[in-house]
Amino acid sequence: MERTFIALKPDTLQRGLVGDIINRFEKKGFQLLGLKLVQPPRELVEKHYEEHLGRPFYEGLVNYMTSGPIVASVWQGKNIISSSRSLLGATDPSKAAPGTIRGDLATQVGRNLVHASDSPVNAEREISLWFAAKEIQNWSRSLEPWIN
Ligand code: RTP
Ligand code: MG
Repeated sequence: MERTFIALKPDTLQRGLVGDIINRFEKKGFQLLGLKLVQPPRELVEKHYEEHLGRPFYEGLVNYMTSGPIVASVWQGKNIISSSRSLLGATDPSKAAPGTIRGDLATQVGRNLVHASDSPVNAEREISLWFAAKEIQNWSRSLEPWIN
């Protein structure tokens, strides 16, 4: 079973879309293992996006990602790394398919609502960058009849 790191960027909280986006991951069948609201220090965002250092959009990206609180989360599921990137849609929302998060809810590449890890190596790197081990719950679905 794969794990991935999902971040709801500052525009998600600003626009009141936190519940909507978390709902899409839960309804897909993915399992939430960790969740917190973080005002990330600049150094954390710089480490997170270090692969983009030197690109023309890098400075704007770091400013955007530090402009307000982010919902940081860890999820688990079958093939979740590529599957969650499909749920997000293309990086540029104007090219993202309808039905995807970015396709349905965003218009600009610089305000594209959500991040998802793009490989198993980056998923583990990002999880350990944003979360302490004790903040991640390895729970199992129970057979308890919660509603009678
Ligand atoms: P993310 O890392 O946030 O999940 O996005 P991604 O994999 O789909 O795209 P990536 O290439 O990793 O880019 C990271 C974020 O940088 C911003 N960006 N702006 N041309 C531009 O102005 C541009 N290109 C990328 C986006 O916020 C993108 O999500
Ligand atoms: Mg990326």
